Amino acid sequence: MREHDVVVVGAGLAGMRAAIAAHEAGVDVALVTKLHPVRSHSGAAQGGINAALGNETDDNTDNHTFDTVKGADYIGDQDAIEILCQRAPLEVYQLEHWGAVFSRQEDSGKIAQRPFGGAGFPRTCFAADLTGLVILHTLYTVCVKYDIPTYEEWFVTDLVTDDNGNAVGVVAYDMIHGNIETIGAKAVVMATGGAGRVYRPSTNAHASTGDAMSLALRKGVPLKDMEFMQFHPTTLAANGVLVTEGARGEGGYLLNKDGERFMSKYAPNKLELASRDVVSRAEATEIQEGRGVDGCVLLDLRHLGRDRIMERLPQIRELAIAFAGTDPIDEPIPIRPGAHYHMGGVHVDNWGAAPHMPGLFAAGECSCVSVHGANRLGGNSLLEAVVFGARAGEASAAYAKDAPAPRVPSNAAEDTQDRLEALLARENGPRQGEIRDELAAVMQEKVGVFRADGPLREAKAKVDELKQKFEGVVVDDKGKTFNTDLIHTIETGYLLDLADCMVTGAIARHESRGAHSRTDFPDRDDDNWMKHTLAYLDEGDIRLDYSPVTMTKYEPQVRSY
Ligand code: MEZ
Repeated sequence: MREHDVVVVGAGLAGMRAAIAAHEAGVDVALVTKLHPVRSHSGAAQGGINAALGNETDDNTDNHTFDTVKGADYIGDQDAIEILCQRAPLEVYQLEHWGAVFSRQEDSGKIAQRPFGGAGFPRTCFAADLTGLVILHTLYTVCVKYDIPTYEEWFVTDLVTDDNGNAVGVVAYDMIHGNIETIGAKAVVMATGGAGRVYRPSTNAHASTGDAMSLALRKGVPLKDMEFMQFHPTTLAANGVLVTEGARGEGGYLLNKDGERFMSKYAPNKLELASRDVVSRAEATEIQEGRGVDGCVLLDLRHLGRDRIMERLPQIRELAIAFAGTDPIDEPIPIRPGAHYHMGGVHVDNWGAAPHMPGLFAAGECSCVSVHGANRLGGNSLLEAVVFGARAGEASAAYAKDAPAPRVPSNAAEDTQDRLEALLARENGPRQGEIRDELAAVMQEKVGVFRADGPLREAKAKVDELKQKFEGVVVDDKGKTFNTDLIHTIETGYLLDLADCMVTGAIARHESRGAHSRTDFPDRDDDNWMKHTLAYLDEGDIRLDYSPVTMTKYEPQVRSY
């Protein structure tokens, strides 16, 4: 058995930032990742990372905090949001000092900052429209410099606990050699990203299957606020590929089929730069009421001119040409809302520690601290990943320094091996692909931008049926190495767990808040619903409980843009 003080699962921004922090705190930390680190989904984040540097204006941390609290529709924990916003400048400068090449202001040479949705000031630092990729590569170079051991293309199948219910490691499938291995650890940090692949289309990578959430849920750890799924207003119709909010930050307009800049009806002050839930609902309404163009609305960048587009949005231009057959220099891009970011995740505290399982930490999209509440602001995701990645790394290292050697059950790998062999031995049954297709279709249709009791209950019935079907799933590839059929099958099981949490939470929440918009309960209901949802797995079923929201100084207000 391999052993480390801290093992971090996932090597995107949150995972690598956690590993760096743990290494700097002086413990032996290792990364375990199902992908090569620089292929992590964090690399798909385009438009930027928020920090109140005040380079373009006299912005400050309080403004950032208020915008985030309001964007979250008042269900984010305000103490956590204060931490996020206060540490933001420090993390951005740290990334810059590690070598992240941010775009600069022409005159001063300072880091440039563009306007983003729901923000009162231009606060989003960026590297053209490749910000996630630039930061991902930067953190990877630091991990290489620190020589952090990395188990690449190891797919985690189990979270291991000892007799007292403490997290003491993971079991993983080493895809290259075809072995099932145990890695013991005094602390485990989960940072496997979101579950955007519950939907299709989605801006998320195929690997975004919410692994850590399901692994934790199956061990009795609750997931928080799972009903809140963000639909990004600008995604390509063909495949859900993201068109950055930075396009609107640079001045892009949204138009309906009549050429009307329709956001003036829905958000007269902020227009296209209202928060994402507001813009997505506006687009969905325009499309539903017959003012769309082939199921889309139009994102017009032509007035920005070739030079600006080539300097600030070069990737967007390439993606629009490749996947929409449209050059935004000459024509508007057809776009529509698409599943993008999951506000819910493993229930953790402000240090990323899971209160229900000593030794377990989580950071990034798989976690819910909660700083995003019911609706995340664009540019706060990369920020959350580095701020709370660093904090989870620091806290897990401190925990590991005091913890005894992990008491890993001797049969941990064997149990997994037996389970997988039984799965591989099955010859007849449904394939994971068809189950995934059906799941994504029902989630897209019935658990989307607008929700209501009837369709949500139909979605729940379908999820239950698919969970049943999954019991008999067959893996065609019986091979040991690089068995992606096996991996996708296990991931499909994760997606089903998470869809169940999302739908069950959504049925129960009788109000509209942020990204959870119920046509049958159109108003926010602070008297009854100013609370977090906690979802537990109880003998195969989801049981809900609730926990209070932490307020500091921001009283809930009517939210308008
Ligand atoms: O935070 C995000 O989701 C982001 C930066 C996305 C984008 O539109 O570029």
